[in-house]
This record gives sequence, structure tokens and C-alpha cells, in this order.
Amino acid sequence: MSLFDEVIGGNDLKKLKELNNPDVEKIVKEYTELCKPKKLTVISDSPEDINYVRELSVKKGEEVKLSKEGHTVHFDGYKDQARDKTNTKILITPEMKMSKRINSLPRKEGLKEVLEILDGSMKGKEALVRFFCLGPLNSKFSIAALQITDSAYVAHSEDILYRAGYEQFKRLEGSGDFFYFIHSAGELDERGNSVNIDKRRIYIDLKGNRVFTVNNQYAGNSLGLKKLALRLAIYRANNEDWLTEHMFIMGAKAPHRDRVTYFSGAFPSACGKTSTAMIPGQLIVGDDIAYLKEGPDGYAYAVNIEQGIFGIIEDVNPADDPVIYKALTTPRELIFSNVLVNNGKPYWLGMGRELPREGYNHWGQWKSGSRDADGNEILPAHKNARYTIRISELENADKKLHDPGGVPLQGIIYGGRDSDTSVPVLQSFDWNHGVFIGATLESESTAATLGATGVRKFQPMANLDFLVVPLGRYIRNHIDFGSRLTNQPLVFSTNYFLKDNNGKFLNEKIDKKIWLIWMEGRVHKEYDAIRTPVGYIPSYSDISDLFQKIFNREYSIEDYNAQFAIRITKFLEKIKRMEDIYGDEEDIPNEFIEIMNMIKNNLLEARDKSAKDIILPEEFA
Ligand code: SPV
Ligand code: MN
Repeated sequence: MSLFDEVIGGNDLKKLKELNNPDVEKIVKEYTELCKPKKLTVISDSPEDINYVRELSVKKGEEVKLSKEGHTVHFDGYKDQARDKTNTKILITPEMKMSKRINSLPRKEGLKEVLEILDGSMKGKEALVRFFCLGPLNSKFSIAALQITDSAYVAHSEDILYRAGYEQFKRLEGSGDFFYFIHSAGELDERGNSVNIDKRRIYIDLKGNRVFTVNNQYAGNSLGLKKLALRLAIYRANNEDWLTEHMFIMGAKAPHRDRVTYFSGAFPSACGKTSTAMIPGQLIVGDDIAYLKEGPDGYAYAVNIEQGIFGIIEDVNPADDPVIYKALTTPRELIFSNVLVNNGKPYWLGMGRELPREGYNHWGQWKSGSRDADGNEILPAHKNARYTIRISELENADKKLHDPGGVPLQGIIYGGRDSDTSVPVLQSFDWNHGVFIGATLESESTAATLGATGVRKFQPMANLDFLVVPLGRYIRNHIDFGSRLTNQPLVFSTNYFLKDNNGKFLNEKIDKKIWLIWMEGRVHKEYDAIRTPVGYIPSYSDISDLFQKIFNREYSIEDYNAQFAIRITKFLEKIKRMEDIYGDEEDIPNEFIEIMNMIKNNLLEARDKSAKDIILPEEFA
């Protein structure tokens, strides 16, 4: 009798067989034999099965119940609090080209290594087999996804974040056209955390439509359907004629207007992406990953491949993020991760109230002043602490969340974290210039990935971490995708992080609502704009009107000038950085280079003409 036959129960085998899918059976058998769990449980879409996972996670201690109904907390290991870029690699075959900036490894070598690590990794544990659907069910966007994991927390999180897909697998009618993900947290310590962090590996096998991930628990590393499937889907989209993007999707609603205007937006981690998608009074479709396809009417249609949010909790407070704050503080199914827990209550940084001076956190039993083995002081909660929640639980969920056709995009926003260069909001001259803006996005680093914070990083389309095709190819696809659309979305950039010379932010957090409403109005041709060397910016009168109408706030011309002046030298420095980066890449489309030269010339001309380094908007009006 094989190990597989020993560890699978009759009912579980039946569920597997009912899918009538030889590839699914083969894969489940193969990785059971390799990982050697003591039990294999197959989860269908039934409420009983889904509840089984939820309870298992609590029973195993991967999640602990908090005092509010439905709330649980999960802790990742102390050194497993963010995506591990170093150990995330794309497995490539000799004919596959990859940019230097993409972390890759020869496929043979990578498979050998990771399969060795996975060998026996589930010993003594229960493995869960789950079926999901990326994108709405039964749609031209749907991609079926199979997950095998020994972490009930992973399986439970996926249940909140993704659409159940056991029935979707039946629709495959036996085809092997699906993604699959093998995850093991590996050997665990007494807190239930992965011990062998030095052997943490996240290997993406493009050829095999699969990902192997081991010795980790943090969702960005462990959940197959999140950033791991994102990479497989980018590969697929770039070999076809659509886009897979690190983008939110939202419905913008201007006050007193009876219309919904859909936007998608790419922001690197921790640059205000979720909070843009959650601006009060707006509708959310998704906050992280979107597939875009051309519709019959020439619009780009977008779907959220997820149905939940794995959001950063730091700074979620009643003033800045009222919708999320309310959702996080009322009973519902919700997982907190890496927060501070005291007396059954979760606490996080920036929640708008004082935190207890002791409690339990990602480090262990914590007291104010506690230090880790390296002598570093431990914050009460991790800066990348998060919450996992279904979008349908939010009062601002858009009714088209599960629409199989997606939503038509009328605007695309690229937002970086930039303290000294770009203006708060700007519209591109056209689609290709929009691609340029996206492809030259930068972000000052934060705690969402491991490594130093505060360093300016190149973040094309907020997607560099996940790119599995050469940059030139990816940009080509964007240009071509837009050229096929007869109803192109307008493209904008935003920057919420501009600072004055004393390092103080020039904007309030909530100002993003004004920029959004301006962008919405631009789509409907309701505002004029000022043409600057780098794109179109709003006029003072439109913006100050909006501040007045929406916030009842005075917006002074001094504020406008400080925020919307064009910093010529800073922009030229940015162009120089981009010339260096792109000069080093192969097959960059000509259209892109032409735009770069055009913007550079615009900037130089403006400086010659005005003899100034920082030019006020009125000089361009
Ligand atoms: C991000 O960092 O972009 C996230 C969270 O959305 S993670 O799951 O870590 O990717
Ligand atoms: Mn993300």
C-alpha cells in the first residue's frame, strides 16, 4: 500500500475522484508521497469542509480566538514577517530570457533543491488539499488553482481571500489547465513557527504552472494564490494578449453624481494602495491583484482575482481609514496577524489610541522595552502586521465584485512613495506616456519586505518583485494592450508622500480623496488641466473648490504651489536614474525611449525658458 493510500480517508478519496481529473489525482499523490503527511484531507466547497479548516487552525494553535466573535490572531515567526525576495526565485530553462533584476535560477537545479527540502517536510502533520478559482467563477478570466499545504492558517486565509473552486475544477472536465501550489511550513518550534528559516525557499516553476514554497508562514510567501499565482499569471498574460497587474480596482463616486467610474491602481507595497481603494464614499472591488482583458466595446475590463483583503493594519484608525477600522472592530470572520494581543484584544501601531505596555506578539510574551537576541528593541506590533477579511464584509463593497465580465476601466493610477519629486496628482499625455509613468515608478522602501527602509527603489508598475518576463517585454505588452483599446483609460500618477524641507508631509492623508475626485472628473471632461513638462496637473481653482465642497477646508494658493510646483532638477535626476536602469535592459520598446526623451526635453526647455529650478504652475497656465 502506498503512503497516499494510507493517509487518505475514504470520503476524501471520493471527493478527489469526483473531480474526474487525472492531473489533480496525480499531483496530489505525487506530493503526498514526497512530503509524507500523516493525514490528507480534501476540502470541497461545502460549508462543513470550509468550517473544518477554520476550526483546525484554532485546534492546532495556528490561530487563537480573540474576544470578538469570529476574530482570531495568527503569528508568523519572528524572522518571517514579510516577503523574502532573496529566496524567491524564478526557475528558468536555457531558452527563457530574464532581466538581470529578476531573481532566477536554472530550473533543474532549483527543482532538485526545493524538492529535496520538501521531502518529508509534512511528517507528523495533516495536509489539506484545497481548490480555488482566481477571478470570478465561470468567466473568461477564471484560472483554477490547487493548493496543498500543511498549514491550516494558510488554507483558512485562502478561504477568506479567494473564491472556492472545487466546482470550478469540475468545469475543467478533466483538463490539466490549472495552477498548483505546494506549501509546507516545515519543521515547527513550540510556538508553531517554521524553524528552518535558512532553508526558506519560494521557487516559481513557470514551465510547470506551479510553485513550491517551504519553511515559511507569512502569507506573501506561503499563500499560493497571492503573490505566487501572480507570477504564474504574469507569465501567462504576457504570452497571450492581456495583463496581470499588482493593482487595486475601485469604483469612484463623485459627490452628487449618479455614476460609478472604475479605476485600477498600481502602488508598491505600503504606498497607500489599500487606503486608496478604501477612500470613504467610494466602492471597492479589489485591493491587490487584477487581470485586465479587452472587452468587446474596446474598454479594458478588470477583475479582482481575490475576494478579500490582506491589508497592512498599521495606521488604520478611525480618522484615516474609517471603513476598515469599523470592519476590524466589529464581529465577523477576520484574522489579525502579528499584532499585539492583550486580554483577548488586538492592538496595532497607529490605531489612534495608546497601546498596552505588555502582551503577546510576534516575538512572544512582550513587555515595553523587550529586546531580541540581537539587542534590537521590539515594537509592540510588527510594522507589517496585517488583517485578512472578505470584501463582502465591508460596507463599501462594490456590487460587481463577482461579475464574471469584470468592470470597465476608465482610469489607471500609478502611485509611488516619493518625498521630493512628483506632484500629488498628474495625468499622462496619453496611454504610452502612462506606461512610461508606470514603468518609472519608484518607492522609498518600507517594512513590507525584508531589508533596509527609506531607500529609493525602482518599482515599475509596482510589479518588479513579481516580474517573470524581461522588463522590455512587459512594457511592450502594456503598450500593445493599450493600442488595441478603442476606449483607453486615462492614466494618472499620484504621490501622497511629498515632504517639505523639514521632512513634514505636505498633504493630509485624506487629501487623496480630492485627487481621486479630480481624476474622476477628468474622465468625464469636467475639469481643465495645466500642461506641464511632465503631464497635466489640476488648476488651483478646481482643487480649492473641491477641498471646500468635500472637506469644507480652505486650500491656500501657498499649499497648491508647494505641492504642484514642477521640481525640474528632481525630475531630471529621476530621468537620469531611469536612463541608467533602462540602458541596462534589453529590447526596451522605442515608444518608451521616445517618451523618455520627450519628457527630458520638455524639462530642459522649461528650465531654459524660466531660468528656475522649481517652476510654479502659473508659469505653465
Ligand atoms: C504586498 O506586499 O504587496 C502585499 C502583501 O500585498 S504580500 O502578501 O506580502 O504580498
Ligand atoms: Mn500587494
